[in-house]
Amino acid sequence: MMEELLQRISESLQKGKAKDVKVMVQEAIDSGMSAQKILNEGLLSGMNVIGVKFKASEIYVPDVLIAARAMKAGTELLKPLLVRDGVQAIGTVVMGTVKGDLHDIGKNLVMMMMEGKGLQVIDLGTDVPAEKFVAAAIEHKAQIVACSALLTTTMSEMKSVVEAFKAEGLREQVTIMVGGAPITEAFCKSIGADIYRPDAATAAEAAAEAAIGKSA
Ligand code: B1M
Repeated sequence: MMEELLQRISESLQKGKAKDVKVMVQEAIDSGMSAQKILNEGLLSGMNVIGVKFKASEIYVPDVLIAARAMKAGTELLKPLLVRDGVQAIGTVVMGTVKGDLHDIGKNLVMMMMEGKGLQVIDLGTDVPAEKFVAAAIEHKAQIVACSALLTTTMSEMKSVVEAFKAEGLREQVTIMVGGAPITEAFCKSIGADIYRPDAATAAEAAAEAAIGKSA
């Protein structure tokens, strides 16, 4: 029964039916299902199918965009459940998707999970140039700079972020985290960034640990 509801959430997301997704996600929440399960087995499982079909050219950018809108409608309902209320910030993160890259679903999930770990997260949005990461880190006295990239053509921008902090003499003050589908541990090391994590949950854990480490 519950598995069927998750399946229907996944299918409606794939069809881009934002309203239906919203109603069913609320239904799943009301039934007592965990937000994590609804996210992973409903919304993200639907988005994975979209990714496979997009790659195979079975669907096109507009289809992906309406699926992304449906995904957003669902995650908005889950956000308060994934984020603990009233936790005093244990540190500050500035996060953005790097220059040239407009993908923000993964970034938004990572941010949500980080907030859930008690971090204050400043959202720089998408298509963020290296200098903007530096300016925001200074303005918000961030301990952590988190960069997301989904394209093999934009991942090199992460190196520009590392270099921009070096150029300002601020490299030692911040922990630079990188992630996104094409990113690997080896890539992280090769550009001189500090931490790579493959998903939102482990990224949030690592950020919380790093923030505590930096403020100690
Ligand atoms: Co794009 N796209 N897209 N797309 N898109 C991909 C990434 C692609 C793999 C599709 C494919 O071919 N299979 C492919 C990239 C190929 C490559 O470079 N190797 C691709 C392409 C080619 C493009 C365009 C170039 C297409 C075109 O126009 N011809 C174009 C580029 C636009 C641009 O950015 N300049 C484009 C456009 C778009 C849309 C706008 C239509 C839309 C984005 C909507 C939006 O984000 N608001 C879109 C989408 C939705 C996708 C797919 C289908 C789904 C991405 C997604 O949201 N996944 C994607 C295929 C796929 O990944 N299966 C694809 C769900 C999300 C939760 O996962 O973002 O990986 P992800 O985040 C994960 C982890 O990676 C990690 O945690 C998250 C949750 O666990 N993570 C971090 C992310 N950031 C992290 C940071 C961290 C740690 C972990 O620390 C700081």
